[in-house]
Amino acid sequence: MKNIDSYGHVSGSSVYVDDIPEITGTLHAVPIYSSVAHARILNIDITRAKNAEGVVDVFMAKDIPGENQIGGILPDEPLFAEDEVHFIGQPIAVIIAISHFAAREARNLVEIEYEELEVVIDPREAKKKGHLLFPPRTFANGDLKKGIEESEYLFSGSVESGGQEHLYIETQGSYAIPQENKKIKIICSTQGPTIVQKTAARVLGLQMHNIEVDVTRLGGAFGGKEDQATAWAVMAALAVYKLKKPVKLILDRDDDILITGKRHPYSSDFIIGLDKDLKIKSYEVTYYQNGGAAADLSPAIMERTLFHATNSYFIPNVKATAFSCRTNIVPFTAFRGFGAPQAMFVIESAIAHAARELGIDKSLIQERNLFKPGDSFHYGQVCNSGNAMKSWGTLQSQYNVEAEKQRVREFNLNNTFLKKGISIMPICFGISFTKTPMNQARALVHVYQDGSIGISSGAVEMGQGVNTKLIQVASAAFNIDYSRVKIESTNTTRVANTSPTAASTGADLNGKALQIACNEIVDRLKRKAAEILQADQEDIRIKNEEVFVGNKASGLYWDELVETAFLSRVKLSEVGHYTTPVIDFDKTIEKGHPFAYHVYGTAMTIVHLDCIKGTYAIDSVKIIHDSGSNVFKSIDRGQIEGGLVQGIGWMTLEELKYDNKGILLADSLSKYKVPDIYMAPLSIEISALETDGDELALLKSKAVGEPPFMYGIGAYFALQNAIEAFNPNYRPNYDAPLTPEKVLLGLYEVK
Ligand code: LUZ
Ligand code: MOS
Repeated sequence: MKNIDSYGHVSGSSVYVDDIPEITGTLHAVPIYSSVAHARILNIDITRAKNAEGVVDVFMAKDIPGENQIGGILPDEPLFAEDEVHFIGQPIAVIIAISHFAAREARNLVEIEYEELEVVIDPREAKKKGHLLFPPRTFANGDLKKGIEESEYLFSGSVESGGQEHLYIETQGSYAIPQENKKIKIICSTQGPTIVQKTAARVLGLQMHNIEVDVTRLGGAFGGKEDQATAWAVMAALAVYKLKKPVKLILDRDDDILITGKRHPYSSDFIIGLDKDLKIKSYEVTYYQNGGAAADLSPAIMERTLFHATNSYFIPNVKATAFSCRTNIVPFTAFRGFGAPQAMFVIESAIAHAARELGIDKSLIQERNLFKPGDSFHYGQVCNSGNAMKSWGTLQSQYNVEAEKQRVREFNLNNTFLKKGISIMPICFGISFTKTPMNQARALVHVYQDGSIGISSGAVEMGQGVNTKLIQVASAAFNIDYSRVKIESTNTTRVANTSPTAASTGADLNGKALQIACNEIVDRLKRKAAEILQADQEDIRIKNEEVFVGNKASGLYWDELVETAFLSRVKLSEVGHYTTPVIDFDKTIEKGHPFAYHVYGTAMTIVHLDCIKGTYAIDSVKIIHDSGSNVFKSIDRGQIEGGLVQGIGWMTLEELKYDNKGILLADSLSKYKVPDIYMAPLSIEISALETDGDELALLKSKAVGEPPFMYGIGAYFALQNAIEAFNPNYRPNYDAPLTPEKVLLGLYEVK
C-alpha cells in the first residue's frame, strides 16, 4: 500500500501545526532564554519588553500556578529558570505579543543580570568533579578476570562520538486554544501527547482531564519530540491559562537548533581480549555519556547503551559501565537509536583496533563472534533467531563480498590519488521500550452504519508511515478496501495514557491494539452474518467485502451486513488494549528479557576518497535486513534508506561543536552540515532477509524505525579503510564524525 500522505506531502496540502488557520485574536509566544551556560541570575528586568509595541505580557517562574517542573524521569528541570541557569538556551520566561515578530523584537529588551559560574562541557571532567545526573550502572556477565586470562591478545583504546541535531523539517511548535470551563486544547507537534498533557496539568496545577492534546502529524521528529516538545506546549498553555486567548508558539529554526536537546555525545574506554582463534573472550567498556544540564531521557538512553554494548556479538565475559555526566549544555535527548549507536560504535572501534594491531581484516573478527542461536546477551535474554549469522551469510553470498574486496584492492593499486574503502557492518537492535510498563497501547475503532470505518490509536504519524500501516491492518482485519478506513488524529480524549511513539514500537504496539479491537467487531459481525444466512458461525468468512459460507459466496455484502447489524443493535465500536507479553527486566541484578525480539542485519559500504582534497563520496551500500515477513515493503524501504543516510551523517559530516564556554558553534545550517542528495550513497540496495518474522511483530513484519540508522556506522570504517590505502602512517583514532577535515589530516599524517 502506498503511503496515504504521499499526495498531501508532495502537493503541500498536508497540515502541520503552523498551517492551522488562526482563530481571531490568536497571540504569539516566544521563549526568552539564557545567553550564558552557567550563572546565578541576579536580576530580570522585563519593564521595557512589557511596554514594547504589540506585547501583551511576559510570564516567568513566579507566574506558574502549579509546579515549575517538567522533568519526565527525574524532577530536575524547571520550565523557567529561577535562581540559576545551567545552559545556553535554558528558558527563563515567555513573551506574548500580537504577532510573532513583535514578540521576537521585544525579546531583545529583556535585561538579565548574571553572575557567571564555572562552565563544564566535557563529560570526563564532569565525572571527575562528581557531577553525575544519576547513579552509574554496570551490566556484566561471566567473569571478566577469567576472560582476560583466556585472552591471547588484549587491546585498549578510547572512542569519541559526537552529538547530532535532529533537524526535523517542522520545528517544535504548539497551538493552545482555550475551551469552555477553563479547559485547554493543545495542538502539538509531539511524539508524546500524554507527556504533554500530563506536564501541562502539572505546571498549571490542573487535573489531566482539563487538557486535551491533539496531533495530526509531525514534520519529522527522530526522537527530538519524544519529550522535548513539552516545554513549548506548556508555555503556550500557561499563556492561555493566564490570558484566555489562543496562543501559538512555533520555534524559529535558529532558536530550535540552539535551545532543544540533541543526540548525546559519548566518550568511552574499552579493553577487548581475544584468543588465538579470534574469539572475543572479554570486553570491558566504560561510557561517559554527556547528559547535558538535566536528566531528560538520559537514564533510559544510558540503559539502552548498556543493552547494546556488544552489538551482534556473543561475548562470554563482559563488564559495561556507564556514567551520565552533568554538563552545562542543553539536556541531550532521544534520537533514533537512543544510545545504541554510541555503544555499537565503541565495540566496532574495539574490533577495528584489534584487527589493525593483528594485521588482519576486521571482518574476520566480526564473523567469528556473531550471535548463534542459543547464545545469550550479557543481560540474560537468549538470542534464538540466528539472524545475525543469516544476514551476514546472505550478504556474503548475494553480493559476493570477497569479490568486492578484491575489486577495491585492485582499484587502489591502480589509482594514486583516488582510493576506495570497504566495510561490513552488522547490527542488532532490541525492540521494546526498555521500561517494561511503557509497552502498552490502545486503539479505538468505530464502524459507521454505512460500512465506513474510523480508527484512532496512540501512534503519532511523523513521516514514518505508521498511519498507512494502521489502515492496512484494519482493512486486512475486516477484509475490506483501504478506502473504507479513515485514520483520525492522535488525541488524548479518544485514546488515553499513550506511550510516546518511540523505540520503533509505534506500529507493533498500536497495530496490535488495533487488531484486537477490529477482531472483536469482526466476531460480532460474523455472528450476525451466521444468523442472517442461517449458517454456522465457524464457516463464515469475509472476503473482499463479501460474506462467504465456507467457500461459497453468499451475496451478502459488507455494507448490508453492517447496516443490518446496526439495526439489530450490535455494538459497532471497540477499544483494543495490547501489552507486550513475556518481557521483564530486573534492575537489581540487571538481568531479564527486556525485548520482544531483536532486529538484525548486515550492510556493506564502499566509499571513495579524493586524497588531494580529503573529500569523499559513498559509492554504494548493500543491505541484508531482517524485516520478518516484510508486508510493508515500500514504507519500510523508506525507513531503511532514511535511517542509513542519517546514520552516515552522524558518522561523517555532522559535527556538533561547542566551545569551552558552552556556546554552540554549529548553530546554523551553514556551520552544521547534514547529508544532502549528493552525500547520499550513489546506490542503495536493500534485500529482506527471508525469515518467519516474529509473532510479537505486527503481521510478523519487524519494527524498522531505528535499526537501519546503525548501518551508517559502516561509512566510518569504510573511510578509514580508504585512508589506510593511501597513507601507511595513518594511525586511526576513533573520533566520530570523520569529517573531510579529519580525513585530510589522516591522509597526510606522518609517523
Ligand atoms: N524511548 C524510551 C525510546 O522512552 N525508551 C526506549 O527504550 C526507547 N528506545 C528507543 C527509542 N526511544
Ligand atoms: Mo525515539 S529515539 O524512538 O523517540
